[in-house]
Amino acid sequence: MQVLVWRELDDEQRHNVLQRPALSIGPDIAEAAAAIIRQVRTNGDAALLELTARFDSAELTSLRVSADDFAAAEQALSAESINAIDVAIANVSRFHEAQRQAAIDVETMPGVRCERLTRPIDAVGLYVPAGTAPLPSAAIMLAVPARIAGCSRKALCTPPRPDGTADPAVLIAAQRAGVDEIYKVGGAQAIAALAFGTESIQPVDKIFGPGNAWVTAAKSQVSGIAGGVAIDMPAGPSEVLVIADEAANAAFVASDLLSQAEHGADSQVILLSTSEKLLADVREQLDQQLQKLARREIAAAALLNSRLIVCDDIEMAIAISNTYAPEHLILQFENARSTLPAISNAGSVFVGPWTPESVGDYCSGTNHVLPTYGAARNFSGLGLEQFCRQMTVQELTPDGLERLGPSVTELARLEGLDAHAAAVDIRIRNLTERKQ
Ligand code: HSO
Ligand code: ZN
Repeated sequence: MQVLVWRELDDEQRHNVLQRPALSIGPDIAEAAAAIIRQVRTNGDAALLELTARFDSAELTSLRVSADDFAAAEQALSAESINAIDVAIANVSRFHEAQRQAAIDVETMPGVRCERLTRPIDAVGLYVPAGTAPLPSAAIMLAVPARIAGCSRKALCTPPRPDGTADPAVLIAAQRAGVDEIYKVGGAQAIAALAFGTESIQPVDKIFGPGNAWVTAAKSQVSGIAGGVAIDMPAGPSEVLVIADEAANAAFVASDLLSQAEHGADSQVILLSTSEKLLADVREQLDQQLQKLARREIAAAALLNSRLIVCDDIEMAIAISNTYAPEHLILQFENARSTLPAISNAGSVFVGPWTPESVGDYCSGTNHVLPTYGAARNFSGLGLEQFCRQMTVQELTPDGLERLGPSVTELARLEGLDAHAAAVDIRIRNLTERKQ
C-alpha cells in the first residue's frame, strides 16, 4: 500500500488518487441485463425459473416463499440471532419514525392557501442480494422504512440457494420488519419481474436496494423507460474514508478499513491522516488483522485499491473528503464533532473512536443504503422520504383569486398562453357580475 503526501502531489495526481476503481458494468453486462429483461417480459415466470436454474443452480417449482418456508427459517435461527434482528429493527424503526414530515399548510397571500401532503408510494420492490454474503441487514434497511411510510405492497426478491431455499436470516428479518411477500429470484431477472410483472409477481412503482453489476445495470435500464418504474439510487461498490490524527487508535482505524474492504475486491478504503506515524502503525495493524479474516483474500484485493494519504491538517483532510464524497466517513480525531459543519459530501458520518462503521451497517438506527461512487454529492442515503411522495394542494377564496388573478393573467400573456389567462378572467368577471 502506497503512502502519498497530499502536499507533494500536483493537481493531476490529486485527481487520479481520488478516482474510484473502474466500474465493472461494461457494455457486455449492460447487454446481458437487457437480454434478461427482454426474456422475462416475453416469458414471465417460465423465464424466471429458467434463469434461476442457470444462475443460482436452483430448480424451483414456485417462486413465492410459503408459510412453511418461513416456519423452517425460524427453526434454523438461534434465539440470539432473532434477538439481534429485533434490536436492529427496533433502532432502525425509531430513527425512521422520527423522519416523518409534518404537513405544510401556508397562506402565501390572503385567500391563497397552499399545502404539501405526504403519501406513501403504493407498491415497492425490495431487492436483497445474497451474492458472496446474504444480507439480512439489507432486508431490514429496506423493509422498515417501507412499513413506516405505509406502502401498501412490499414485494421482496432475493436469490435462492442451490437447495432452493432462501437465506433464513433474510426471510426472518424481512418478516419481522413487516414484509411477507417474498420471491426467490435474484439478479437482473428479479428487477425485470418487479418492473414489468410476471404471472406470479405483480409490478411495483419503485425498486430499492443494493446489488451486483447485473442488478445495477437492470435497475438503470428499467428506470429509463418513460412512465415506468423508479429506482432509489445508483449503487456501486462499498467504500469508506477515515480521517485520523496522531491520537487515533491504529488498531481501531485498521479494523474499520478492513470491515469495508471485506465487502468485495472492488471496495475502496481511504485513510487520511495528519500523522505519518499513525499511517505506519495502521499498515502494520492491517497486515496483522487481515490474517485473521475468513474473507482475507477479498479484503486484501480491496486494499490494493486503497490509499493512505498524509495531510497537513484536519482542514485539508476534510477538503479532500468533500471532493471524494465517500459513502461512509469515519472521524477519529480530537473534537471530531466540532468539524461537522465543514463536512458537506458524505453518505453517513461516524464520529469518534467508539463508532465503528459496523454499527451503522447493522443496528444503530441509520440506514445503510447509501450513495457510493461520489453520488454523495447529489444523493442522500435511504430514508423515509424516498418511500413517499409529496403532493401539493391549493385552494383560493374569491378574494384570493381577485388578489392573485392579475399576476396570473400577466404571466400567461408573457408566455402567449391565452387560455391560461382566460381561466382566471372568466372567474373574475363572474365575481364582478355577482357584486353588481
Ligand atoms: N457496508 C454496507 C452495508 C452492509 N455491511 C451490510 C454489512 N452488511 C454498505 O453500506
Ligand atoms: Zn458493511
